[in-house]
This record gives sequence, structure tokens and C-alpha cells, in this order.
Amino acid sequence: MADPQTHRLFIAGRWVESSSGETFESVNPADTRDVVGRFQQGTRADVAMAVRAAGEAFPSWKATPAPKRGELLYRFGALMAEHKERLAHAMTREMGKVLAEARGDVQEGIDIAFLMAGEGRRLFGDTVPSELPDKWAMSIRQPLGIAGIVTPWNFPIAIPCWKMMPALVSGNTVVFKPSSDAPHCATLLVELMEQAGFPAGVVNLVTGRGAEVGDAIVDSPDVPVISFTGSSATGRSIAERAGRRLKRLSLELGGKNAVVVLRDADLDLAVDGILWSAFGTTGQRCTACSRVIADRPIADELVARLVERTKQLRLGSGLLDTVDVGPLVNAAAVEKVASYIEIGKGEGDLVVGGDRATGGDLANGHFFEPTIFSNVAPMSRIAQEEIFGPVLSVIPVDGYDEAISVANHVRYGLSASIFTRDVNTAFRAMRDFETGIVYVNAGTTGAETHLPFGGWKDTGNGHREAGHVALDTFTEWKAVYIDFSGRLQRAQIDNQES
Ligand code: UN1
Repeated sequence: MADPQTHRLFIAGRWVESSSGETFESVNPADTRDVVGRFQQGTRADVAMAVRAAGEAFPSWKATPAPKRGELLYRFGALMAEHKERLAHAMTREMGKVLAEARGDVQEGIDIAFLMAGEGRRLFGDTVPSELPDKWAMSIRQPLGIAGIVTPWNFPIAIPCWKMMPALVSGNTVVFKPSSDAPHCATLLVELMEQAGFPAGVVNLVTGRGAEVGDAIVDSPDVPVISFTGSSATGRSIAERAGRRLKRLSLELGGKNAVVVLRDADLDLAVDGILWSAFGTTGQRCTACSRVIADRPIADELVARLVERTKQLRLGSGLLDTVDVGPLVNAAAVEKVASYIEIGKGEGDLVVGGDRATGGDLANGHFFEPTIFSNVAPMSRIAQEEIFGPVLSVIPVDGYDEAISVANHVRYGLSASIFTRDVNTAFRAMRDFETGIVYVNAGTTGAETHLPFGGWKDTGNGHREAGHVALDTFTEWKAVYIDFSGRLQRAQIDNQES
């Protein structure tokens, strides 16, 4: 194979080497002999340079009219559309998801770029009546400054766009640290941003370790807002560090998402929804379904159908269109999944899968069989802890009330779904699920970019991405009062005579 290219950091509008003089490799998880590229092992000094560049670019970016900023987002979205196939291939090669899903990931980036381009002409606040005569009252949004964007590998185009697009359109500049499992996707993305014409310093890319680059961004006193997607453990540690500096922080963390299947459900539909949510992206979505909560009268039938369909799933390189399920992202992910299989064997009945897949073409990749455990108790570890792989637990229950109670009885609260034909039950579930996203008669994945995305409980810290609410992460509210009476009018609260 050809010698892999060495990629650089992007700071102040220039592609530069790290002060470390070191690089790391990104490899194809479907065949680890295939090195995707070499990337700079960034340092605290690189982050300091990136922060300086972002700080210098901020005043004029902030002063650029928001509709003009939006036009650059639009141009960037159009470039992603033009390069969609190239980006999708690069993504499949670098992190493994099958090509059709990689195209979807790029599409999600395009969608949020266009949505936020439109926000350049809105960025709305409130205009409301004042308590006093001849007085105007309104609220406006202003950018915070430099946004620190720290992203995972599982949606390596979509998630950086979810974060950078609202940050940029509202006038912030960006220091972007992608996962070391997907630095190539990040590099291609930033190349297109450069091509779109974002001014030098508005977007800066620093690759490298979380413990070095990520921490330097989080600790920088000049970066007032951090947006992070990843594990709850890392999120907690970022929150502690950021909390010391009273930073704005938006966290998207773990999930343990449930599909509830009631006795009146359309079982064929439920099976389709469950398989797609559980084994799409090899179970490596925050929104992936890892628990099926099955009403007892249909539980055995549901498990039988799931097992039969799971056996038909074809593993392999996501670049082949005959493949349904790609590899896990790296060796550590395989180890983690394998360790949960051992735990699961003591907690439920292993009905399909349960092993690494190493035969034939899979020998050099991080493949794991799609796995289902049945008869799992709600509080067992495989039903409580995020595995982030193709492992599904089926938990039998008696009826709606128990199903909802089990669904909610986890630390996380990202996504939930219910399959039922009863409209009253569907509305109850919409009310009762303790999650940021609810689906009726569909799986747990596939959130659209113009609605709020995020979760309750340990899934996050109350913020949301996507939709217009994403702007709240990256803007300060300013309330403005204009008195045009020509005299001192005291506020109503200061005029209380009796
Ligand atoms: C994630 O896994 O972090 O809802 C994001 C979905 C996708 C995004 C998942 N739109 O499945």
C-alpha cells in the first residue's frame, strides 16, 4: 500500500506542523494494515497558538453581519454536498461505518450547515412591551468568543458540524479537536471550510490526545465555551475542570436507549426498527438501542424473529455494498464488548452472536458478531451500562406501567421508543419517557437536525444540540431597554408607593 500522507494542524489559516514533532497513525478498522494517514500529535503550545489565532480573528468575525457569516456556512454546506461521496468513502475507511451510513453522516453535516446558514438571517431574540410608557424592551444574542469543540469518532462529520455551525453563525471563532480515531475526516472537513472562505483564524484544527490537546482547550482561560460529545466519564472530568472556570459547557454523553414493544405492536415493524437501531453503526451510536423491553405475551416470538434476522446480517468492510454491519472502531472497543459478553453470560441467555468475528476477510479487522441476550433482568449490568457495540438485551415485562418503569430506571436519558397501535398508550409514553428524544413506532436512532438533540440525566448537562436551541450554547443573551420618554422613568419595581 502507498505510503500514507502526513497531515497537519490548521492554525491562523495555515497548515502547520505540531511543536511536538510527533505524529500518530489513523488506521482502517476493517483492515488495520491499511493506514489512512499520519496526523500531528498536538501539544499545549499548539493549542495556545490556535487560541491566539481564534482570539485575533474574533473581533472582525463578530463584526461581520450574521447573514454574511451564514453565506459562508451555505457555501461550506454546498461544498460538502459536492464532495459527499469522497467524504463518505474517507469516513468508512477511517472509522468503519457502512458507506450508506457514512453518506447519511455527511448529509447530516450538510443539513445543519444549511439550517444554521438560515439562522444568519434570524438569530432571533424577543421584542416585548415594556411596563412603562415610551420605552422599548428587547433581547439580543451575542457571541461568547472562542468555542472549544471536542468531538467523537462515531459521527465524524455530522457532530463537528452540529457544534461548529451554530458557533460560527452566531459569531464565535473555533478551536476544534477531533477524536484521534477520526482525524482524517476532521482534516477533510476543515479543508472544505478553508475552501469555503472562512477568514484565517476563524476555524483552527488541533489533532492529538485528549489528555493534552483536549485538556489544554478546556483549561484555557480564553475559551469561554466548550462543546463535547463522548463518554460520561470524560464529560464529568471536563465538567469539573470547566466548572472551576465557570465556563459554558454543553455535554452529550452516554445512552442506554430502550425500545418498548407492547402486546398490540406490529411485530414486523418492531423487528425492523430494533435491528436497525441496535446494529446500525455496529451499535456505536449514542442513540443506539441496547435494550428491548418486551411485553411478556409477545416476548418469545419477538426474540425468535430478532435472532433469525440477526443471523442474516453480513459483516465486513463497510466499503462493500453487500455488507450490513462494519467493524468496531478499534481494538479497545472489541475488548470492551468482549468483556461485557462474559458479564452477560451470567446475566441472561445468549441467543445469538457473542464472539469476535475473525474468519476470512475479517481477520485483520475489529469485527464482532451482532449479539442478543434474552431474559435479562432490568438492573443487570448489561442492561444498565453503556457498551457501545452490537449487544442487545431483551428484558421481559408485564404491560405498559412496568415497561415504562424499566425504561426509565437507568442513569441515562437520551432516546426511547415504543411500538404500539394504541394512540392513547403512545401519548402516555410521549409524556412518561424520561428522555430527550422519543419515537413512536420507529427505532431509537435517526434524529433530525432541526429539532433539539440531547438527553436527560447523565446523558448531558441540560444543553441541547441541533435545532435553533443550539444557538443558546454559543450566545450570551443581552436584555436591552431604550427609554424614549425624555425623562427619568423609574422602573415599576422602584415606584411602589403603597
Ligand atoms: C450520536 O450517536 O452521537 O439520531 C449521534 C441519530 C443521529 C445522530 C447520533 N442523527 O441516530
